[in-house]
Amino acid sequence: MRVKTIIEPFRIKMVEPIRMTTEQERRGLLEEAGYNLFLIAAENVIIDLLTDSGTAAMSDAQWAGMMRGDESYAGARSFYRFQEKVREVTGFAQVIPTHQGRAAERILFGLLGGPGRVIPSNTHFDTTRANIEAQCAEAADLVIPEGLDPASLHPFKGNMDVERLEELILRVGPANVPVCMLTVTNNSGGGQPVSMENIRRTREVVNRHGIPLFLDACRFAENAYFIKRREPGYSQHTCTQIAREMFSYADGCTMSAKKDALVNIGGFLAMNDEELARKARNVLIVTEGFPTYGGLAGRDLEAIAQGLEEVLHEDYLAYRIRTAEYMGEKLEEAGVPFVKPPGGHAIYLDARAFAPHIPPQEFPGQAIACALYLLGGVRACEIGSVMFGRTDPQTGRHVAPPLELVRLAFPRRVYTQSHFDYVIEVIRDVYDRRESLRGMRITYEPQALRHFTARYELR
Ligand code: P70
Repeated sequence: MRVKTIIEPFRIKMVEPIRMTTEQERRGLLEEAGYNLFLIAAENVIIDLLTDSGTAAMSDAQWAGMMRGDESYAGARSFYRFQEKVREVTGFAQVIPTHQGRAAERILFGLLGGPGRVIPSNTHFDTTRANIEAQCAEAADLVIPEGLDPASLHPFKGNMDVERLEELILRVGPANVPVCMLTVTNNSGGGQPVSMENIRRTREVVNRHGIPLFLDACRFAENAYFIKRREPGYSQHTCTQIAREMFSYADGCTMSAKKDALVNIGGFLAMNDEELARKARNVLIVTEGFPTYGGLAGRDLEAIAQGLEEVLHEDYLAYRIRTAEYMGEKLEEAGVPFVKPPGGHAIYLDARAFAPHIPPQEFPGQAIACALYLLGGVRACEIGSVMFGRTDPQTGRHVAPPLELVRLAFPRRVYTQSHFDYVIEVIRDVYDRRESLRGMRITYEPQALRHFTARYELR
């Protein structure tokens, strides 16, 4: 092809108006929300990059599927279509629908967790960690060192450090490691991919100790596309083949369909182990619903089945990954520090380098996220000391996570290139004024997952 511009591979036939707000209005809204962007009404946001979860625009075929949804309580036609598609994509025989990813996590870790158990991953995301800790087990993050260096250009910064994984297994004993997880792509570490070779090597390590491997698969298609583009030997494979190979090294997966299944709600737990699946279904019946709907409507199952088909289209993935790459190029030109290379679903600003005058215990990422909202009505999400920091019970001192990030996550098929140009301008504007940013203090926080409901004041 001669034309090089990568376009949005869709036309728009239904639109949702964006309400414009003024800086003055937003200043008041921020104060009212206690500087917590989760507490701002979406109507008061111009460009919403809080999350790529459940925010996708569905296709005509997905909406048509919604109309065809079979709402029978048991054995709905839509369940069989969903099950067939999940089996086709993942190869796992046992398919258990859940209302979203964390429900699948809660069921899995409820069966496998418990005191003394350790569950390793490249990096657990917040709900995964919270669900493991809720079962009194320990969540261990073992990403390669490059994964913690925002400037490193390693092509697969989501890779598991397999040597440390083996050390951990030997130290705590294989009997205390009920499952090993791999998050593809690695969300907390910048949406960075995991290579096929690393999945294979992780598999070899856990195999030696009889430990099953589960993928946290919510961004599996984006990971597959990175493998195609970056890993030797895969450029001629289709993303469908690559995804299938990724899953072939695992024993199961948890999935938030709200990401790479292109739907607004849904998830699943899938595996090969029949006995574990039987136990999972029994928990499902108590907490989510009958095994052929698991907390979802038949129409949701139809939309997931169709979304799993569409997400692997290469034109879609090329456009999707190009979005982050494009933003990366523009931010690089402006000298704005961010996690490189850009990940699949988001740009992550490096808050430590962006606002070095604000120490971690004063939440530099939160300060930047608030400024993006104030100056441009752009909503982003802190992934740093607010989300993953903690207070040492002995010393009372703040223990900061390895990275202080601000994530601008891209809803799938929702915003156009000019929306992203607007966001780039807002980020540059905040960066120009970075020295005037002030740290923050938490005035209220709940016990777990504090970022969702905490309140702050400016220092
Ligand atoms: C996100 C959302 C959800 C998620 C995930 C991985 C790797 C499991 C889940 C849980 C959560 C979020 C964060 C900030 C703002 C809003 C929402 N990630 N594993 O945006 O899935 O949400 O379906 O229960 O990333 O990254 P679910």
